[in-house]
Amino acid sequence: MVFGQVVIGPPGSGKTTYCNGMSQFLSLIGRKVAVINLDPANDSLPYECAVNIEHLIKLSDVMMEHSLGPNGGLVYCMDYLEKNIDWLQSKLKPLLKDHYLLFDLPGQVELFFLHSNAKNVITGLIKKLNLRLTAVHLVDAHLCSDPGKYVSALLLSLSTMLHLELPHVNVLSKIDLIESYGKLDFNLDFYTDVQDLSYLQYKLNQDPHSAKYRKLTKELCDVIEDYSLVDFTTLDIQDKESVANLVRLIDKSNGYIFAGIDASAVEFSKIAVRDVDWDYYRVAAVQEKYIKDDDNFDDDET
Ligand SMILES: Nc1nc2c(ncn2[C@@H]2O[C@H](COP(=O)(O)OP(=O)(O)O)[C@@H](O)[C@H]2O)c(=O)[nH]1
Ligand SMILES: [Mg+2]
Repeated sequence: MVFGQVVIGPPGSGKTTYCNGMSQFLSLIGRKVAVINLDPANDSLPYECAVNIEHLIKLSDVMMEHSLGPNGGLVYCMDYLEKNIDWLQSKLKPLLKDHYLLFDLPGQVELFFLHSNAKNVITGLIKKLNLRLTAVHLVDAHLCSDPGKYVSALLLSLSTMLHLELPHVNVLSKIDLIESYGKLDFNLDFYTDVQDLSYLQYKLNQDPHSAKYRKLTKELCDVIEDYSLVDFTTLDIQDKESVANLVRLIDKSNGYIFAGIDASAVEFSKIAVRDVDWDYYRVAAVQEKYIKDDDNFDDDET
């Protein structure tokens, strides 16, 4: 069985940096990783990619040939990829034996809650190649510094979850920068747990610009709370503990922790309820290696 992650999120949320950092981390804990770049707008890649959409279609060619802007061009590229899914499948087949897959996707958010092309590509791969993929949705943590932007991040996360229908982990990325945007209105837990949005509504209603949208804000917050699906974990890609915590969550969500276990249903449920400790000791063992490699890691991430 092949496991992996589909890395999505708005432009600049840190997807490419994440794929680079995550592939380094997973390699250090002993997994063989392949990064697949499906974002035609990625200019220079910090990682070595096993498959690159550039070899199928180039965004610049599409924009010129069809007189499209970057957004229309990306939608075209994803449509083209969907039509040529055989190309991607044949490129992935040699990796299926022993690789963990990281897919770096475009940042145009409408591709993941509106259009069906990217979803069809992902679900097509899952079905045909028997993959176990988790959607890792990165949202820049600076959106927490503004209640209105935070509500839109919640709505984006919810609609992406509902559209993609994959195991899903929402991540507040670049958490190391959160303090540089000034003091938050609430503790960080408030933003990660998404438990009671009435405080947020109160805050928004105090702002004269948003006060006139009081009813709309309430309705939007009600939708988010009624579904009760969205929460966030945090990530600083340069902090190994932060990456390790996220890997534990993802491994639980796509079933990696059960891989290779041949046990009774009772054993499975025991594994499911306890904390994930699959390679805790291995992580501890690589700490030393990490410290040695730290310079390289930091250089690659900046
Ligand atoms: N401080 C900090 N910067 C980050 C982090 N992740 C990404 N970045 C920076 O955010 C910018 C955009 O990242 P990129 O990976 O290109 O985003 P993408 O458009 O989603 O692929 C780059 O300058 C990265 O160095 C992080 O965890 N912390
Ligand atoms: Mg990118």
